[in-house]
Amino acid sequence: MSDCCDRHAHLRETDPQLYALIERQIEAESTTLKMIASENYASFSVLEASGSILTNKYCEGYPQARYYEGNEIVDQIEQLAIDRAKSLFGAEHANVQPYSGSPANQAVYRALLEPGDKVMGMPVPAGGHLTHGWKVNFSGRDYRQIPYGPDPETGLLDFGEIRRIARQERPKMIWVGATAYPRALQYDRFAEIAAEVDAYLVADIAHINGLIVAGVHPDPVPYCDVVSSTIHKMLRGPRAGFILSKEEDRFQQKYHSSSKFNLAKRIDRAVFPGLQGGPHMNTIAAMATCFKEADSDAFRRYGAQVAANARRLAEALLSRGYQLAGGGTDTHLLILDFRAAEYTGKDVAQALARAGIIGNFNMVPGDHRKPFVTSGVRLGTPAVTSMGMREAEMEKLAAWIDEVCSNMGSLEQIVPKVRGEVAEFCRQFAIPGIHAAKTAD
Ligand code: DSN
Repeated sequence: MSDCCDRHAHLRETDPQLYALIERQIEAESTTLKMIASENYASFSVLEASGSILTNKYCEGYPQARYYEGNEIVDQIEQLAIDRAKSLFGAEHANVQPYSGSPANQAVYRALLEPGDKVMGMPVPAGGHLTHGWKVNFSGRDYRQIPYGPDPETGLLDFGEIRRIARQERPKMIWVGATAYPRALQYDRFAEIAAEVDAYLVADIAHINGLIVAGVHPDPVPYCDVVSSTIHKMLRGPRAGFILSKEEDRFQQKYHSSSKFNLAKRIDRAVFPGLQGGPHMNTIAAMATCFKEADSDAFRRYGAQVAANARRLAEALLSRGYQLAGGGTDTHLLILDFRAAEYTGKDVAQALARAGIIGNFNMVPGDHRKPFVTSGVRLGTPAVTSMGMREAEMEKLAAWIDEVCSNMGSLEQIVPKVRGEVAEFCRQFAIPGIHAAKTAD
């Protein structure tokens, strides 16, 4: 596969050391299988907007209400990103300024809660995100996490138990979102529970936004007060976050009667000036073009293929006798469960990486090992699907994964063989943002 044009020509001249490191990363990504479920390949257009002169502009505030002059054009760029985000997800309000997912979630807390309020969320070992109330994160230190999570036996969410916890604890907010839950999230069922206890319902769709756009995962927007997300995972955007919300707060009288601002306005004020200064307009421009790319039949086919590929990979591994958390997948990821094995999730993730299959070790429901060791390996299909792989290729990937995992005692013989085959295989595909070929759909 031929590489793109004269890439990074200026860096090559001015900083050959950094240039060489970036080139090495490109080579590594061109010859390995990127199977970290949260990673992907941004297109050339996203990379161009992200690296554009818009990085130079200061524009605190929002379109038509800035604290600096000279923002007539960037106002149009931010408005484009806002309008495209709203249209893509059918949302009433969008804020595209959060620097990433964690800052976006921080703004959600600031807009909805007071310090010390109770928040239901999944702890990190159960598959949640740090910002869903985990103890070492601001969200667990400034707010009180009421944990819920998948059943340790089945790996599935148990709505009877979630309802019982919500009724007992009466949280003010419930997070629905995960970094490592392979099954579909049923927002309608969460919405019933949230309504029973007068809790805000907030979805974090960072991992699954592309599936929602493709229509192959339930849509949270009709059910949730707020939806937060990153854009650099399945949507293939720049590294950034965004927040969607309703305009009005259905609990304004109950929880925010002293505020003159509605929900949308409180979200905006929480982002700026509450938490952030100048928005990164180069990133917002890249978000705008990413939303355009995502609002296409090609992207919807891509999202459906991501899920179909994950399903096929799961079936191929199950048929070889592997255990998967939750019994399989409805999404873009699956989690190999090695609780019963003598080797750990970390052992396997490192062995796979040496063979060119890059995933990450991960806790599984009911894990008896520590978070820095784990019994699980999380694998995702967004990036390999962006390369153009389909179900047939998933069979090959399953065979290589099996070859490594079933030879953990003789890796010295197996790893070089698989590494060579993986590298040769990867070179057959065009990688968005690296190779000159059109973005695969
Ligand atoms: N770090 C991300 C992940 O890998 O899931 C979550 O933000």
